[in-house]
Amino acid sequence: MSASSSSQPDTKSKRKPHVIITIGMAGAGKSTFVQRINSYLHSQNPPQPPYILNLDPAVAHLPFEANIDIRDTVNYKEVMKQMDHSDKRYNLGPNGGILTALNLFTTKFDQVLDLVEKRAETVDYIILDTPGQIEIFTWSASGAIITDAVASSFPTVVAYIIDTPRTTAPATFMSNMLYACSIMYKTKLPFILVFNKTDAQPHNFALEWMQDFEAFQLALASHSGSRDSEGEPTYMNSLMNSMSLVLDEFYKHLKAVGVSSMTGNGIKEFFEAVEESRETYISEYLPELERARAARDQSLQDAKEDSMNRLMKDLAVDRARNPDTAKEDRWASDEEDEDADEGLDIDIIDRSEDLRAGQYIDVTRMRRDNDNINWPRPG
Ligand SMILES: Nc1nc2c(ncn2[C@@H]2O[C@H](COP(=O)(O)OP(=O)(O)O)[C@@H](O)[C@H]2O)c(=O)[nH]1
Ligand SMILES: [Mg+2]
Repeated sequence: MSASSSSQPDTKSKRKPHVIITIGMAGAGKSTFVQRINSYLHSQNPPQPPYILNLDPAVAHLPFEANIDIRDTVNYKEVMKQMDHSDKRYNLGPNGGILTALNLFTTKFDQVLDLVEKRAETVDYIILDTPGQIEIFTWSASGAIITDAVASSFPTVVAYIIDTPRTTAPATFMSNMLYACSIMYKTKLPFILVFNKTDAQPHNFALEWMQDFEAFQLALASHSGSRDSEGEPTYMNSLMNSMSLVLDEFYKHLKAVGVSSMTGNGIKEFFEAVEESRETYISEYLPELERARAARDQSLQDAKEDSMNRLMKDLAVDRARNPDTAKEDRWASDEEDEDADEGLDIDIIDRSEDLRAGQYIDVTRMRRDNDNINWPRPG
């Protein structure tokens, strides 16, 4: 099903490809998911091979062929050599190495975008696989730059991959949802919660908690540790109860699908959700982007005007205080004085030929010509 009511350019140019950014905790199954949607698209009739970007410099083995692979640009192994004796995933050092690699790659991202733009006529989907550790992409400047760059060029959706079997405990579920929530409000992009690994654990419990926060609060309350020794709800429990109300609002803004990247279950539904998110992108993200751009231009303009106003004010105060200097404060030739007080419409004139006229002093030349200046010293 390809409802494309939104795009009606001349029939020749096809609609823009859709970018899918996969984000999720390490081990949630991002790369396996990318492989699965890749093979799903290949198996369509006609096949719709996507354009895939691997942004994980540290991945040893990828289950798919990436069109652009950060590992081709940045040799993370070289960085790793010095740190290789320890567990890669849980040390600060290697994480710093991954971030450095991503930063280096990001400095070349305009080239990446060029390459992607060139393929835009022939592909329907552009897929980004991100580094295993979620925070490297979601809370780094590089991640933000990459996300903004693709999202301002193409319709974009975030696929937040969740390890369903590992998120059945109410507290874990909640922290995972809060993480998703913070990413959604940061990127402001259409968002799909992808409950992965449904072959190992169906995701209906999650859907129930999302639709009915009282059911979730009940689950929280029945969990051990939710009451203290006097039978009162613990601080953590009441905090989570309040937060579940926040999440209730968050859930209204997103879609949730259950998939198995292992079996391929639910992938069709995932693409239906992607299709629907295109509308959200056009109706919500794009206007926001336009507003942000306009606001940025406006605030630059405002800042300029503000500085100019302050400058003129300072100038006026200065002249009032020092009428003598104001007299000497002449820009144009001293003969005709009409504009002396409204020095506003001064044209910039290159006075480098005439030293006296503009009171232009070349400090470097002064220094060269006279090396034994007796600079006044503080008394
Ligand atoms: N049972 C099951 N395991 C999965 C599924 N998707 C991924 N996995 C496993 O989860 C582990 C982590 O997957 P990976 O794609 O490397 O996670 P990433 O760090 O998010 O990229 C691997 O052992 C995968 O085989 C799934 O749908 N079902
Ligand atoms: Mg991965």
